Amino acid sequence: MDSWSVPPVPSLPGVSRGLDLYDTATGTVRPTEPGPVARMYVCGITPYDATHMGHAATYVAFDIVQRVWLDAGHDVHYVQNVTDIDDPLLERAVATGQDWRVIADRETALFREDMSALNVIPPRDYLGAVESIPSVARYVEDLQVKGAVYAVDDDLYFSVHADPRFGTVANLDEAQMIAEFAERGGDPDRPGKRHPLDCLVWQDARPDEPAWDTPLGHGRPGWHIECVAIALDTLGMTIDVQGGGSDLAFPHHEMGASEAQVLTGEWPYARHYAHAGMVAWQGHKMSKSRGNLVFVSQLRHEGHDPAAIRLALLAHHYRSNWAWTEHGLTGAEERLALWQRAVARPAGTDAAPVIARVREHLSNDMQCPSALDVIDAWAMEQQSGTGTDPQAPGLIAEMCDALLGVRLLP
Ligand code: 5CA
Ligand code: ZN
Repeated sequence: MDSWSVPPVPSLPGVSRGLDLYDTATGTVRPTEPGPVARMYVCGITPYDATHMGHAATYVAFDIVQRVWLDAGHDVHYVQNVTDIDDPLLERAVATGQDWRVIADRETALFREDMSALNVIPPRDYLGAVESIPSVARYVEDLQVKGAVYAVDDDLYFSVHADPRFGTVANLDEAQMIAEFAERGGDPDRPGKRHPLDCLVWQDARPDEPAWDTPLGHGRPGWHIECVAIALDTLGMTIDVQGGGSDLAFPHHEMGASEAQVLTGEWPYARHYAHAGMVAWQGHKMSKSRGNLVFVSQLRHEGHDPAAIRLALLAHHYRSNWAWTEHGLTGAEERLALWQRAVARPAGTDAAPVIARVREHLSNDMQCPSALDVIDAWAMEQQSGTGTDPQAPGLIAEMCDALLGVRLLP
């Protein structure tokens, strides 16, 4: 599937110490220790509606991961999926009378536009569930060979306990797991399952639903195995970061990790499981199913500068849950204007210590709000006009672009 175009990323003087990142599995902030090529998989959208601020916050957070790694001298292999066949898409198709493929193509195109406008560096591999079906079928056959799959009617389930480490990503007790599984698309109560938490890896064709012919029969993939197949095909085992919003820690990342660990006999699937907090609006987590949404495209069409939208997102630590407000966007617009005026001056105070402080905040589990404060202080000082270094404004602008993805100069 086509991704979007790669924006220029300036390189900066000085050195970064790399990235420490919170890992859900261990509950600690630990150094990421990628090799020359850092490998990251971030779960992509289910394209049945437009990109909202919650999606944008999550993808901007992982864009900062990529930017900090690039600044630390790594090549980054970033992979993302598009869940372009799943129940919510089919439900939306029935509700609107549109073909599910038309909806998926249209919303994926809009997502690319939104990501491009927000200056998000695209994934190197951008893969859809539909185009990955042959690969999913091979992995499911492999799980069958390993004795980790059984049938319920003509659907296939993965025995999550085939992985002795099942449960060590989200660290929930069984009652919590069952409750969250039921809430997030799982089917703990289906009769015939050997364990309530076992998850669907292949769904036999249902009347009036799309299905594909594979050696497993006529049907479509389960959700978790889609991401595992794409990640293993492109990145292989033991990726540096598996990312997504915190609503994916369980069941999605837990079950995906177990599928991959049983498939390969290796551990861990990912060195870090990183999760962005949930963005709320009108008192609830923004969600397509609830319909309480603020869309990136709508704000863009109203004339809001995407750099300000990005700054509004970066004003919150990526792991916190927070609520979108118009006030937050206004504040970001004022901050953007302040920064633009500051870098437009012919000279400024030395940029090197500012860059060092911003780097340090970002290296420390991406403390973006603190990084913004450092730049605010430099920009305020600019108003006094005392700085004499003619290189400083340009360097600060390049830093904002490279590390935060906020472009200040046209
Ligand atoms: N296609 C699957 C992942 S394989 C999926 O969860 N799609 S999604 O469209 O529902 O969400 C896309 C990404 O946005 C996921 O990482 C999800 O965790 C994140 N996300 C969804 N809602 C919010 C929200 N309100 N705040 C922050 N992130 C969110
Ligand atoms: Zn996923």
